[in-house]
Amino acid sequence: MNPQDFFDPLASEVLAVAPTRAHDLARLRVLAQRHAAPTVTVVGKYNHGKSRLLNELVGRDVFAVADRRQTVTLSEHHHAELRWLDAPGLDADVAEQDDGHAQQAIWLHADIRLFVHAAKEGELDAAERKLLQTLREDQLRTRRQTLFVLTQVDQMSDEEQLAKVSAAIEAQAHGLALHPVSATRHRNGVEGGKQLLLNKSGIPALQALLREVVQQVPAARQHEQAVLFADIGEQLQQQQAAAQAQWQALQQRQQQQRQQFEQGLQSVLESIHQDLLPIVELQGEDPALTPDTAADEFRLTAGKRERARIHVAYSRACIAIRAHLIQHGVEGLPADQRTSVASLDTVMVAVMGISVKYRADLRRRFCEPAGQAQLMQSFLHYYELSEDQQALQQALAQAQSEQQANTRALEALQRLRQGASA
Ligand SMILES: Nc1nc2c(ncn2[C@@H]2O[C@H](COP(=O)(O)OP(=O)(O)O)[C@@H](O)[C@H]2O)c(=O)[nH]1
Ligand SMILES: [Mg+2]
Repeated sequence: MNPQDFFDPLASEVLAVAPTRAHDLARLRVLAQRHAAPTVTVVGKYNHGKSRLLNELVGRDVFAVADRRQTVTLSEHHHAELRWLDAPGLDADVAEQDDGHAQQAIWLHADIRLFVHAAKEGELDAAERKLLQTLREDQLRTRRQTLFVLTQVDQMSDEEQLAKVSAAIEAQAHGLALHPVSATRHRNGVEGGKQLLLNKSGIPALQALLREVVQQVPAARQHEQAVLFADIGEQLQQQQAAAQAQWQALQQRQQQQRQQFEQGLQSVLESIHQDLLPIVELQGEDPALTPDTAADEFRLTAGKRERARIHVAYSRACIAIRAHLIQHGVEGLPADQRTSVASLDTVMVAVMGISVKYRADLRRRFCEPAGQAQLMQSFLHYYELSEDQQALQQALAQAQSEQQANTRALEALQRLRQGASA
């Protein structure tokens, strides 16, 4: 199987939950090509002699040299079992695209970076210092090495001037080793067969150093891979723990709220029950059941008084229940149950109906276990459908799917790691 066919689907599982790790994953993808030649690239401002340095190192004019901006994309050349990558210069005025290519060379492809600075420019400017600092920090983390090459030293008037520039740069970057070179001297030395000039060019010494550093590339790559996997893994573990805590907190809230709703409603129903007992426990004939005659129209009959009493008691019960529902955000009906009459679209109407109840209704609904259970069940049904509870359920589902995605990412990372060490 093509290694990328193995790598890419797994990497996208990781990327899905850790988008900020895109670069690390891209670098791991490069590192997954285990037998790829060690890659050497140049970094520095334009016109400092990067392309020409590479030409001298590989011994052929393969990279374009110019006084104006020449290298705009990456160009590569294979020589001496190394992959040489020439990159555009990094400058404040550089078009973003060139910069992107240079960044890719430095961060994505390079095993070894040659930081190029022309001696005649004197000290490092702010951008160079910052970049050099970043590269040195990266070297501590990934063991990818950066060699500082002071180029065009033939343009120094004498040794003293060179020493001054070197000292100034060393003062800017503590502990930095400088490798002075002159491409011109090297070329003249090669062409004229002058060994002394060749040696004085600094190129053979740099080549020898490079050979040493190249020897360390396989171990450095292994180290870098381990570091990247460990860092991504740690992030995923942290995310996993956070998602888990979030899910647990939501679930706890859901349980608590439901318990409060249920227990509260239970005690409301209980006190309604107590309130209604004197009314429903009437012995003997029920005057409320005696219908009025036409002659009773303007008279207060025992039947009317009793029905009013029942009605008031029922209203009290409804008010108590409604207060509880409002407190828990259970008021309106879910969207798919709404009618064209807004005042009817309440949970109270849906559960209780709108008709006035007789004594037997009151007893059945509020004073018998089956009726109470029925009320409890109906209100719990609408409780679950209330906006707050729906939102909570959604948040729970979201937290759960985050957890699942994270778990998949952790498994994918594990497989990538196994693939890397297989
Ligand atoms: N005198 C001298 N000129 C150099 C040296 N190296 C490069 N140059 C000149 O500096 C200019 C820029 O070189 P180039 O390699 O294209 O720089 P880059 O933009 O950093 O790749 C060209 O004119 C080169 O000939 C050197 O060692 N000595
Ligand atoms: Mg160039």
